[in-house]
Amino acid sequence: MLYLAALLVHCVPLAMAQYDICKSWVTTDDGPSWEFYACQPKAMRMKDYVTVRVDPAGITCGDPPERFCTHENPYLCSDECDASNPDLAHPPKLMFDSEDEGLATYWQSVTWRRYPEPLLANITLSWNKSIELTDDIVITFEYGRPTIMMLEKSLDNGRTWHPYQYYADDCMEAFSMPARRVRDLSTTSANRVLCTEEYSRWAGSKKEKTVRFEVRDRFAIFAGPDLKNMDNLYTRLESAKGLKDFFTVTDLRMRLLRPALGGTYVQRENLYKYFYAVSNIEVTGRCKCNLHANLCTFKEGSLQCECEHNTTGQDCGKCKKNFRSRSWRAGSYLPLPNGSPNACDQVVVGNCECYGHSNRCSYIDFLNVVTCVSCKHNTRGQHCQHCRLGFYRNSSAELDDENVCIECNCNQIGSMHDRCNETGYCECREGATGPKCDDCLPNYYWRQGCFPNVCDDELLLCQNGGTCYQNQRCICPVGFKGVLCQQSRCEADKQDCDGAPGARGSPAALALAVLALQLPAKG
Ligand SMILES: *[C@@H]1O[C@H](CO)[C@@H](O)[C@H](O)[C@H]1NC(C)=O
Ligand SMILES: *[C@@H]1O[C@H](CO)[C@@H](O)[C@H](O)[C@H]1NC(C)=O
Ligand SMILES: *[C@@H]1O[C@H](CO)[C@@H](O)[C@H](O)[C@H]1NC(C)=O
Ligand SMILES: *[C@@H]1O[C@H](CO)[C@@H](O)[C@H](O)[C@H]1NC(C)=O
Ligand SMILES: *[C@@H]1O[C@H](CO)[C@@H](O)[C@H](O)[C@H]1NC(C)=O
Ligand SMILES: [Ca+2]
Repeated sequence: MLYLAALLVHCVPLAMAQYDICKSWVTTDDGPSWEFYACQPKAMRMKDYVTVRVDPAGITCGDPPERFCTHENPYLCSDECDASNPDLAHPPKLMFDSEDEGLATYWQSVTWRRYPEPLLANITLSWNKSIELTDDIVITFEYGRPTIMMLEKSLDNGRTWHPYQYYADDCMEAFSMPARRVRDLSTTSANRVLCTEEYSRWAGSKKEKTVRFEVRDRFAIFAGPDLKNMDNLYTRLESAKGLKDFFTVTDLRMRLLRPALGGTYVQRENLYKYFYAVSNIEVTGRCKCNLHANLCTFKEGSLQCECEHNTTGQDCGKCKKNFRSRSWRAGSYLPLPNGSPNACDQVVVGNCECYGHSNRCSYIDFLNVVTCVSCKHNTRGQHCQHCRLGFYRNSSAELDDENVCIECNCNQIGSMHDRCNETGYCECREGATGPKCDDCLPNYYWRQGCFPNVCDDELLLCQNGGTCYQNQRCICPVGFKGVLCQQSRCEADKQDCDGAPGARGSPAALALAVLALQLPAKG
């Protein structure tokens, strides 16, 4: 009975048919035509489209075969996990299968036989598609829920990860976080990442099996306890910064950090009863199509929006070719009840194309031309078809790509100016080289710019035992001077020679040598 009630509640948002059509054929005073609306696909059971990865290698039980016990019956250890026997194996796919009534199939880890080393496992779910959660994530654990775990999410196909929720029987001890409940969050904190103790305490492994990420409770903050006021939720999703993204994921990761203990401490003499066993991971959500599609299909191994409104891409995230008369925009839930399609517009003769870098055109009277206004993304020109000065064209990007113009980044000292040619090469001052003019040609040295070598080891050798200092000057032995120490002080000045042995160590000679070291190079 309770189960049935839960099932009914579960169905409410799925049955809610708002934003479910993208266009309809209507008759107006000017005759029949299409009317367009913001639209989104139905929520689906996302576990049917997921790829799973379990880490570290060797964490799945059964290789070699292993005996395990349960907390209820710790001394009757009759169960066995054997990866080579289909009846006794517990591979990851059993977290996503459909189960016959009453018969749980589950992935199972090795036991905690290496205690006190922690028993850690990561379960990573990937969709290769952004999806928007519409209902709770429900993870079902057989034989007890972990006493410490963490849920993480990625929005960029697993490149970066962010904490989503922390779970522990003692949040302070495990994560130094106070325990909170999602039910107690308010409109301003609906997207807070918190630690909850609700799903980690021991209540008997048969009684409480699920760990939740509460999407509904968060929706209820805006839509009321029965999610009756969805309009208010949709309004908030449009206006509250970061709220939509909070419910959007491409990947999820469960980090299992400590298994169920069945009590307060670990019994070292029976470590066979500590392990993880997950029978189901329910993720309900819809493809994110930026309100430009009401269908999402599984093609070539990935979910794909069936884009309308002349948009395209996996998430309908850009305008179709020849429909780029202005920047792409996501559809909007507002105004209620049908929202705004924000469709892409066709480029027609007389309609000024701006390759999506501007949303505005203006007519210039005395030139008799229509031109794009305020080109973005470092573009310029009548159609935003050129790069601004100091930028050059990205040859691997189309004209309507946000990355179409790349900054020249010319070295300020080494280059003549901050402009570059079509391949990104800057114009260098004398002696400088390299695409950005931040290197020196051979026979030049870098010192706030490139200067010709004064000395080197080949052609401009320091003479009479002098040594070349960083190609900038010769350090001459006492008694010699000149740029290459080519000149004897005796020849230059008779007086210097008199009493030469004494002069060697004289303070005046030393000072001269030091002075030579400090002389600035000539430009
Ligand atoms: C689980 O993933 C996290 C990153 O999210 C990583 O730091 C950790 O080492 C992984 N643990 C295991 C057991 O693979
Ligand atoms: C992810 O989806 C994109 C777009 O549908 C596809 O091109 C790519 O091959 C997919 N990658 C994987 C690893 O499935
Ligand atoms: C998309 O382009 C087609 C022409 O190919 C046009 O008939 C249709 O009305 C356009 N849809 C929208 C939403 O602009
Ligand atoms: C050039 O454009 C491609 C395609 O958008 C982009 O991936 C790449 O990062 C761009 N290159 C630079 C240097 O911005
Ligand atoms: C840009 O300058 C570099 C270096 O002078 C040259 O090799 C390249 O061909 C030039 N590219 C164009 C398109 O002119
Ligand atoms: Ca199962």
